[in-house]
Amino acid sequence: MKMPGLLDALHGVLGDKGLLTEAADLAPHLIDWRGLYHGATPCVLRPATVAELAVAVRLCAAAGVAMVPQGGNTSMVGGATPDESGRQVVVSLIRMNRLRDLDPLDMTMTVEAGMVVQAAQSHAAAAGCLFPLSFGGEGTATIGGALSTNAGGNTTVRYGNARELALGLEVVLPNGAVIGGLRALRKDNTGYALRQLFIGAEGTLGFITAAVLRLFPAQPAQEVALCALRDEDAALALYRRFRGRDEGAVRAFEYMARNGMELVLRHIEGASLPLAQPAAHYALVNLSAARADAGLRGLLEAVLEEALEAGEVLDAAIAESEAQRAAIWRLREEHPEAQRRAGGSVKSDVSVPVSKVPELLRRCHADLARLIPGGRPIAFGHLGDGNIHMNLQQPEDMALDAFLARSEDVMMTVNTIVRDLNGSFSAEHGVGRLKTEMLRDWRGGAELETMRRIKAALDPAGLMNPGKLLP
Ligand code: 2HG
Ligand code: ZN
Repeated sequence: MKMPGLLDALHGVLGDKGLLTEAADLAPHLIDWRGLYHGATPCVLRPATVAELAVAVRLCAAAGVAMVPQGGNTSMVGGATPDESGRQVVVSLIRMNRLRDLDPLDMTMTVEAGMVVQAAQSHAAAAGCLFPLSFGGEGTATIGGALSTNAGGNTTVRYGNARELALGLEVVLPNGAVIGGLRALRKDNTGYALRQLFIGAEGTLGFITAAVLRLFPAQPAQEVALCALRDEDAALALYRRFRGRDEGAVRAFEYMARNGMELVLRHIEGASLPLAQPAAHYALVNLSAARADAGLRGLLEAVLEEALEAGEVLDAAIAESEAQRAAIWRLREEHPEAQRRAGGSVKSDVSVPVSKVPELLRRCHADLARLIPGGRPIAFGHLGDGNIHMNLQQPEDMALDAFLARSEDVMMTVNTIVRDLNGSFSAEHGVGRLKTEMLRDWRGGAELETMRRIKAALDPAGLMNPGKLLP
């Protein structure tokens, strides 16, 4: 089938609301959040049901047309935008956003892929439960995208990645067949755990259309503190102190450094530092518990006191209200937006064993300063997971093009250190289009070969999100 015939057939299945072809409607689907890629497409499909999607997929497959799944389009690695050929069709899952089921007794909820992560959190909260997945893009990113990329975020240290939160999946395969795996079971040893194949596959093996997600007890007790730290080692030492006291109480443990905090204070309206003086290193500690009388404040104060005495913590601000907790979290969460407003940046979302984070930070700072004099290393992220966003901000006196032309060198500089520390070149943002060559380099041999065989088995014609993930 030629494209005009395919478009007619798709219109017949999806109707006016389900098929966009006007340039103005297509535009937001063609650029990634970071503005790295500007793709082209003849249309955006917006199915409202699994049945509609399955028929549309069959039509595209029969026509040999490639499909790019898209949720909130917040990928950090260009994973959800089509290429420049104008031959890939975008399939937005955004209209498939229903809550199908929520069971506070089983502590599960079944949601469709297009539901925004924040909406999933709200549904859980309304039922007196917690859906713990939480990250900066949660107001836009969807459950389908979060699962497809195995999103991490701020609470991984306590609840695990998206992968750990999904008990069952419904998937439309590249040939239009549907896997109806929406089982809400904690135990289910019945062969290959197929759902795990699609989680983290970045849409290269099929469409995740719905998921059974795990819920947890709501956490009415919350404590948040911002700590000024002596150095990188003190950040790790403080984390260990909390873990040693009560590992289960730590909801998040985030690291930030001076440069990033400065950008937030300069570019984000209303941001202010709740400490007497700026520091070179900061930690955000968030403790939480299901019981209001869990004694979190005592725990927090006792650990901070010890760390102050040991000279690791120089100063700390403990939030006294929900507003203050939110204000401290904002200092951390606005890092990406502040970086965006401050000009160009090269991002490296890396992980190392937690014990190696101080070494990672020190070596990256030294090598990046040598590589691009005047470039500002912006290091922040999920220290409790060993996951640091080791970014570099454009020097104020360097043109954007000239800076971005050095992107490869910058990422290579960071990756060389990460590799030496037995880490990963992508901790939570995935591979997308940006890092396919890194995948070849780091996961070559039997590992990549196995991935290719899985891809060939499920998507022999290579129609699912081509150019992403696999080199
Ligand atoms: C975060 O932790 C996100 O805020 C984005 O993973 C990180 O912009 C980044 O580098
Ligand atoms: Zn992150």
